[in-house]
Amino acid sequence: MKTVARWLGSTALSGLVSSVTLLAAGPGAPRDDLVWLKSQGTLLFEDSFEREETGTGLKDIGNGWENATADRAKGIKQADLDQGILKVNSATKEAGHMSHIHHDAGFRNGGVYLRFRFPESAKGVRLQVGFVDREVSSSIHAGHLCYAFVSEDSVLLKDSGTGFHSLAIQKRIEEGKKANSGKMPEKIAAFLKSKEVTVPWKGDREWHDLVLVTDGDAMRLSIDGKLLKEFRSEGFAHPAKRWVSLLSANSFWVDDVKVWKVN
Ligand SMILES: [Ca+2]
Repeated sequence: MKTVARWLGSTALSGLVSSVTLLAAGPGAPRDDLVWLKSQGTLLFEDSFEREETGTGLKDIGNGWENATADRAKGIKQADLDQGILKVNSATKEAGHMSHIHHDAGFRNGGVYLRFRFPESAKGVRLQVGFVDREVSSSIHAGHLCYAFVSEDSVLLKDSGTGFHSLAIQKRIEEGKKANSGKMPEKIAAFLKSKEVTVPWKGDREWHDLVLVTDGDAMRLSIDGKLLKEFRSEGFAHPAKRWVSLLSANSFWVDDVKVWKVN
C-alpha cells in the first residue's frame, strides 16, 4: 500500500514537474537553460569542492581539474580548496598568462552550471568561462572555441574558434597589419566584432548562478536564472567541447560546478 502511495505520489510529482517544464519552455516564456540541461541532458560531472586538495594545487588540482598554465607559474599555487569553494588567484605576471583551470567535458550541445563570486579584494575582475578542444590546436590557437566573459559592468559572448583564435584569421590579421602601417585593417576589425556581442550586467561581490550552454550555432548565457543573451555564430556548433575552462587574470571563487551533455 505504502509503495503504491509512493508511486502515485512520485507520478503526480513528475507530472507536475513536466507541466512546469513545458510552461517554462512555452511560447513567450523566458528560456530556462538549467531546466533544459537537467531535463534533456546527461550529467557528465559535478563538483562541490567539499574536500581538501587532493592534487598539488599546481597543475593537478584534484578530481580531474587541472591548471594549463601551472608550468609557467614558477611553482606558485594558483588554486586552493577552502571552505568547500575553489578559490583561484592567477599568477598572471609570473606566468605571463592568465590562469586557465579546466576539466574534461565532451559534448556538442550542452553546458555548464556554476556559482561564482569575485572576492572583496579583487580589482578589475573578469571571469572567462567557456569551452576548449585541444585536438584542433593545428587550426585554432590552443583550441579556444568559445567563451563568456563576465566583468564588472558587462558580459561578452565570443566565438573565438572561427574568430580571433582561428590561426587562418590570425594570419590575416598579421598580414593586414603589415600592409596597413601596423594598424588593424577596418575590414578585419569589423569581422572580429561580428564574432562577439556585449550586454550590460552589473557586477558585485556576491555569489551568482551562471549557466552557459551551446545549442547548435547558438550560445546562451544566463545569470541568476535570467537569460542575458543568446548569440548565434558558426563556431558554437563545433562538435566537441572537450574541456570546460575557467580563466582569469586575477581572482575568482567557484562552487557547485555541473556539466551536462545534451548530445
Ligand atoms: Ca561547496
